[in-house]
Amino acid sequence: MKTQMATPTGPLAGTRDPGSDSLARTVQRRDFFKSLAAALGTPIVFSDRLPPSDFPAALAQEAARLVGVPDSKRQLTILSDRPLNAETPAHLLDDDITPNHLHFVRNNGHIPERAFRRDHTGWQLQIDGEIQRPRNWSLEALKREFEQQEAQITIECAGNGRAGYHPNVSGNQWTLGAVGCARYRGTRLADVLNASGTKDSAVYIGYYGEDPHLSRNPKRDSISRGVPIEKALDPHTLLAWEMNGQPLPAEHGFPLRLICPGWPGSTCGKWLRRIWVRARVHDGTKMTGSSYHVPKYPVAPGATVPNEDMEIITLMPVKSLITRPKTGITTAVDQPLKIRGKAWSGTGRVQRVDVTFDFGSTWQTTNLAEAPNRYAWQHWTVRLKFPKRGYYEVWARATDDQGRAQPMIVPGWNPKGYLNNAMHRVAVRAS
Ligand SMILES: Nc1nc2c(c(=O)[nH]1)N[C@H]1C(S)=C(S)[C@@H](COP(=O)(O)O)O[C@H]1N2
Ligand SMILES: [Mo]
Repeated sequence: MKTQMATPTGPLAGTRDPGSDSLARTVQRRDFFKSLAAALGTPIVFSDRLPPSDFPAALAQEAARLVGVPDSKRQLTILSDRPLNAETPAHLLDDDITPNHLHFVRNNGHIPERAFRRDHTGWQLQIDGEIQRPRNWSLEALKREFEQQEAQITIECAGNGRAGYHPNVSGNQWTLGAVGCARYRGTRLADVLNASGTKDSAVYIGYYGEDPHLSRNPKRDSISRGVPIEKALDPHTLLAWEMNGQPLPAEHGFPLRLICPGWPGSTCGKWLRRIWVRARVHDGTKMTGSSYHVPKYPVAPGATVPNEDMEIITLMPVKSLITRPKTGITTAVDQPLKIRGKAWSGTGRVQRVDVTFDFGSTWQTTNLAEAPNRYAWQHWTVRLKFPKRGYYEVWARATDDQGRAQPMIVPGWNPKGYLNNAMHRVAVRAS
């Protein structure tokens, strides 16, 4: 028997630990899925027939082992396998640069065949719409004709923390780990757009990816979002072909993706095939209705909000994670314990991070490292000494360069459960 310590209250207090199940139960489940898979035919067929929404997370994890989850992503918590959605436990986000195998994955459709084959023969990026010189670009042309850029960029899904909202909202129940910070190499979207001659009528861009819709209906897009032309022309906005020195992995958008730093992860189109420069706000799949929209004014939990009272999310809020210690550890009283983590903001810069172990009565300032470049998350450390034995909660609060700090509790409820930047909390027992 493993003794389990109480974790802080609130649904976001700890990270789920899929490894805490007893071996016996795991084996039982595996046998169960094997026989079920055998009864239905191939494991692939099996996965296709059970809607992911009917899948408890633990079972999804098990099923994922039998079907298409890439080996590289097995340390992540699988929320669904088709489409693949997986988040990273907080203690595995301790690296300054998130390695590819630890970066969360958020897919709306299927991963395109080409990405698995890692073959960009015949692939081209089409740029059209409100531009003077519509043209298709091969990967070689992009690499050859434009100045190359490299930067560490934090990408966070706007739905990260959704599991914390009450009443519950539908969608992937992300807890803490739909965020990562990798090093990307590519070229400025602005350079490519300027080479295409952007017209005065251009107000927005919309991206299209090669990822087939879940229904496999070629007429439907999995997702097609975008950003205002000003953000597209911002020098930090990239077309990236490399992630941590490797060609983009299959799950992360091979051969080319958009990176719109500080904006919802959903603006960072993967498996790009087209960028459409528009004379109006882009109206592709998941651009309209309540998708990636929040109410224009604060609403009561559970409220119904008419679409005309919703607005598109722009900048992501300030946020932080405690990556050491893992929640639930025991430490010696009077021995300084090293606490560390990461902090980031949609503004691209964090000013300070403070921690408390007495529910916010007193705060201690942490050592916050400079970012290697704007929009990279920042590492912070602090040593805490717990004055007497007992149960503590360590909370971390980041403040960005505009003076905005993280709320202590889950912020304004919204119908789709976006932008939860409540402080992360871990439990520590001092004995
Ligand atoms: N073509 C395409 N681009 C996409 C998506 C997708 O499903 N298809 N998901 C978006 C969402 S919602 C997020 S949060 C990020 C996730 O990027 P990652 O999987 O590399 O972490 O990709 C975005 N780009
Ligand atoms: Mo997302």
